[in-house]
Amino acid sequence: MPSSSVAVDTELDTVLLKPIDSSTREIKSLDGLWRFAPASDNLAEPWKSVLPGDLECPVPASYNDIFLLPSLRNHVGKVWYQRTVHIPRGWKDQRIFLRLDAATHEGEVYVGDKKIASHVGGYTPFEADLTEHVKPGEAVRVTVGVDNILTHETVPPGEVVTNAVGKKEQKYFHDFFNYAGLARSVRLCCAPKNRVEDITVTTDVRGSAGAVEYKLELEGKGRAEAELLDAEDKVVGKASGLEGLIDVANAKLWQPGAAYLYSLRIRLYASDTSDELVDEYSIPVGIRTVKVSGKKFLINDKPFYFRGFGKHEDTPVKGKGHDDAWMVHDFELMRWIGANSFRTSHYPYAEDVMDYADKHGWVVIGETAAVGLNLGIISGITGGPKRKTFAPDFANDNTQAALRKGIEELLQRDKNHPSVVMWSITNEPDSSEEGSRPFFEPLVKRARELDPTRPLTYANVTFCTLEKDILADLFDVIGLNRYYGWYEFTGNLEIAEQKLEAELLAWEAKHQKPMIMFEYGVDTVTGLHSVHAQPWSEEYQVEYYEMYHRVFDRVDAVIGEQAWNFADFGTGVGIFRVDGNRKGVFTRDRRPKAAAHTFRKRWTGK
Ligand code: GCB
Repeated sequence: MPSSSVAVDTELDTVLLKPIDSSTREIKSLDGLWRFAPASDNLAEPWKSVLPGDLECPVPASYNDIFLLPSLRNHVGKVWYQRTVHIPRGWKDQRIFLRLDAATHEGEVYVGDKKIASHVGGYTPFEADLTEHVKPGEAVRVTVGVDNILTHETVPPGEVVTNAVGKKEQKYFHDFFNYAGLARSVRLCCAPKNRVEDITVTTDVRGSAGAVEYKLELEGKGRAEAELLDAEDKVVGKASGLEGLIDVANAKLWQPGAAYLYSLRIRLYASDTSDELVDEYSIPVGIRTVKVSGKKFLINDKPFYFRGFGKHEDTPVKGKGHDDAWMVHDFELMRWIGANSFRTSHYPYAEDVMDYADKHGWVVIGETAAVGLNLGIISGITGGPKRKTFAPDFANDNTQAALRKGIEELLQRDKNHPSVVMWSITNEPDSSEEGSRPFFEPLVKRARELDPTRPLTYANVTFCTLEKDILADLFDVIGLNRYYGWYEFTGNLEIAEQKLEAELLAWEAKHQKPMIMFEYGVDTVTGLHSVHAQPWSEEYQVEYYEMYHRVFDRVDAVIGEQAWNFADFGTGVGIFRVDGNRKGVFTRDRRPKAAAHTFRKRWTGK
C-alpha cells in the first residue's frame, strides 16, 4: 500500500543492516572449508581446542549430503565448525563482528574459549560482536555450533523420538529435507563505533513524481545527510537528519520485469559543525507502490498477475547451501519460462536472492518458516487419531513467541527490498482449529505494525475448506494450495476441473478478495510417458496444468498462479516420495519436463 508514513519504531533486538563495503566499512569473507565434527559424547567443550578428525565442510552448504556417512545425513543434534580467523591489522577502534547469514536451526559462536553469541531460527541472520574479545592483527579460533533439532517450540516445529533400535530420530511435519548447517555466508566485518545502525525506506508515487521517505537509527551521535542517486550515480535529491523525505521529479519506477534502482547514500558526520565523515552506508531504493484494491493486486496502480512458482532452496550435494551459479541459473530458467514472481516457500531465502530480485525486477512473496503447524494433515493421510495442533503440547505460547520473532526478523531483514510486495505469514496451518485464531491474530497484528506498507497473505490447505477456515478474513490476499487431480480425484481431471472451479467461485463469493493459487502440481517422473496421460507421466502433468489454467481464466478473483514446484527437491523418505518430491516443472538438476513448455507457451506465447 502506498505509505503515508515511515514504519513505526520496531524496537527490535535483531540484526539490523546487512554488512557492506563502503568508505567506512569492510568485510572479509570466511566462506570456504571449515574444520568439522559432529557432536558426540566424547567431544566435550570442542571450542577449547582444535576439532578432532579430518573432516572439512564447505561453507556455505548444508552438511547432510556432503559426506557419505549415513550418520551425518540423518544426524540429530549439534555439529561443530571451526577455523582460524585473522583480524585485519587496520581494524583499530572499530566495531568488529561476525555475521552469519544463517545457522540452521540454532547457532552458537565461540571465540577462543568464550561463547559470544547464539541465535535460534534457521533462516535469518545474526551477529557475534567480537569487539571486546579480539585485537586487530591477531589470529583467533572461531568455533560455531549448529543444532538441527526441531521441537514443538521451534519454527518450523518437529519432534525428536527414540526409535525401536534406541536411536534418536527427528520427525517433522513439512515436506522438505531437514537440511542443516551453515548454508549461507559467514563474514568478518568492521563498522565504525559511531554508525548508522538501521535504515527504513518507504516510497510513494504522486503523478510522475516519486517520494522516498527514510528513517535512521544511529549508534552514537552524529549529523546525518542523505542523498538519493540515480542509476548513473547522479544526485537527484537530498535531505538531512534522522528522518527525511526526498521528492524525485519524473521518477523512474521500479516495475516488475523492469527494475530501476536508485541508491540512498547516508553519510554520518562527527557533529553538527564538523565535516569529519564517520560512517557511510548506501542501500538500493526502488520507487514503487503496492496496494490491494477490491479483487485486484496493484503494483504502481496497475493490476499485477503473479506468474511463477513456489520454490525451495535445494540443489544436489549442497542441500540448502546458497550458490550464486545455481541462483542465477534458476532466475534465467524462470525468465525463459516467462515467470515474473515467486514465493519464498517455506522460509526466508538467502539475502543474495532478494538482492538479485531487486536488481532484475522479480516480484517476491516473502514467507516465514511457519510450515507444518498442522497435525491434521498427518492424521488425514494416515487415518490416525486427530491430535490438536494449537495446544499446550504442540504449537503453544512459546511456539507463537518463536514465530513472532521469526516474523520480526524477516520483516526487519527484508523491509527495504522493492521486490518484496507481500508477506506470507504461514503455509498450511490447521486454520479450521479454534486455537489457530488466537495463535495467528496477534501475529498478523504485529506484522501490520512493523510494516503497514505491504499486504499480508497465507497459504490455505485443502482440508481447511471455505466452511471450516477461520483465518482468511485476517489477510488481504487469500493463498490457496490445491491438488485436485492429484491427492484428490487422482487421475480424473474432469471431476477435478469441476471441483476446482466450484471451490474458487465459492471463495470469491464469500471473501471478495484477490486469490493466488500458491500451489498446484503433480509428481512427475521425467521420461515417463503415457498415451493415456496417467498420473506420474509427463503427459499427465501437462494436462493437469492446462486444466488448472482454464479454470483460473474463468475466475475473476484469481490474480496469480504459482506452480508447485519450480524444481524437484529433496524430502525425507516415505512411501509418498520417490527420491524426493517430483512435482518440479524442472528436474532437480534443472532440466525442463514437458510441462515447462506448457508454461512457456502460456506465459510468453512462444
Ligand atoms: C503442500 C505443501 C508443500 C508440499 C506439497 C506437496 O501442500 O505446502 O510443502 O511439498 O503440498 O507436494 O505435497
